[in-house]
Amino acid sequence: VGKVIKCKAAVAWKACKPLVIEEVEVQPPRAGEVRIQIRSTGVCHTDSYTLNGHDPEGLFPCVLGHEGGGVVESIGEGVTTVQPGDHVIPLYIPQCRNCKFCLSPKTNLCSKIRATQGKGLMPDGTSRFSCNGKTLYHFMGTSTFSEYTVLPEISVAKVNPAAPLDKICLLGCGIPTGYGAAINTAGVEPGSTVAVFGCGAVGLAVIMGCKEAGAKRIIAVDINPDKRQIGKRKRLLLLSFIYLFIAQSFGATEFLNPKEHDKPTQQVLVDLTDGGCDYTFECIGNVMTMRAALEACHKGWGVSTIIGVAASGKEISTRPFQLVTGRVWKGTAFGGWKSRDGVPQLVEKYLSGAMKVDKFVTHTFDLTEINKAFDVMHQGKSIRSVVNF
Ligand code: NAD
Ligand code: DAO
Ligand code: ZN
Repeated sequence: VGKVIKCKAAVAWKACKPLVIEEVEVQPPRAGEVRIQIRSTGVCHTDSYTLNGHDPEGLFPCVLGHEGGGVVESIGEGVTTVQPGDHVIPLYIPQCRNCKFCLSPKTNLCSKIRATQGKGLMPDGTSRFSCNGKTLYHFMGTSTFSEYTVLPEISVAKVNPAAPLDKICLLGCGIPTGYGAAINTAGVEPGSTVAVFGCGAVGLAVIMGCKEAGAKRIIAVDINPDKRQIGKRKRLLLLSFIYLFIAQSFGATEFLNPKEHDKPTQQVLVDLTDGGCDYTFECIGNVMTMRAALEACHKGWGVSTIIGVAASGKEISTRPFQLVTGRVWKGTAFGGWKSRDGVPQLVEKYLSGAMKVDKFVTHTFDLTEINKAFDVMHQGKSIRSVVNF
């Protein structure tokens, strides 16, 4: 407590290079800050997007990671909401409870520390990480690829210690995002017909939310993730079957592989659903599928929610008449959850057995193997990998 901790972290020294396990120095928390011992972390696309140099605002060297679970090691002056020993989930969208965003029931986009978080720094404009005398940037305000990390108190959700951190770390990003998109952002109603574009962790969590909301038809849309196999029909069908099986276990009632159809996916869906879906969700990050998802909505009332994060500079398009005739385009960040309030509730829901989390974990690694978690993600083999410290 009050001292610099030397520990292991996976450092991203530069874009497009594998992470390197290094001994780093983590400074004690300053006023309003919390130092956390990370026990487990998920690996998600945003980590890889930044590591691969696709994020023009990505800063190096840095400590990536934003889907973590840990235990409070020490607290800075003035911290009142957590204590050493508390189990916590780091939050990349904070909840200060007094900015105009926090005071509005319409959004979860707390902006209290937005500027410094985007610059890879703590709210006082400095970093808590260094390695061999070099300062390392924070990432998404969380930096969970380190045995210890420091966060502002407003970016920490205190959760029930009965919940296993190697599972509930996933409640730091992918699962709340998809589940909340269905429940909070779209507000799916009983009896709805829904299409979910992309059945990774986010899409499966959308499916889970739609099922809970009572959707009647949930059409899971995904392509063969193994690009090398395209054209080998037997293999394609087998993979479709595997996807159907996975998506079904989360609540999908039908599966659609766009590669098995000549018509545009929106047309296939409109034909399948007597005019279109009540709700669609884009969980890929591709502007073409964003358009398809909007146009697969029913005239008059269909709502399409964008969850996928498109590559930098990409723009969406459709004919404005699609909106004039009553389709609605929406978007969501972290599923609309006000983070410090929402995440502990989701942990309770998981503990009560009412929410799947364990099934999302398809691979586990230890910190020294973290680059393998990126490999299986790129190969489309994993739903989520969890790295345990
Ligand atoms: P993932 O890669 O695990 O899943 C994407 C799925 O889409 C894969 O199964 C892939 O086979 C499928 N796919 C790819 N191209 C397709 C196409 N043309 N048609 C149909 N399916 C296609 O990713 P994920 O972790 O589930 O994340 C999904 C997206 O959500 C990413 O863009 C991620 O950055 C974003 N995301 C957004 C938020 C948010 O708050 N808005 C939070 C987390 C993640
Ligand atoms: O408040 O301006 C803002 C930005 C808030 C951050 C929203 C992040 C949403 C998507 C990130 C994907 C995480 C994997
Ligand atoms: Zn706020």
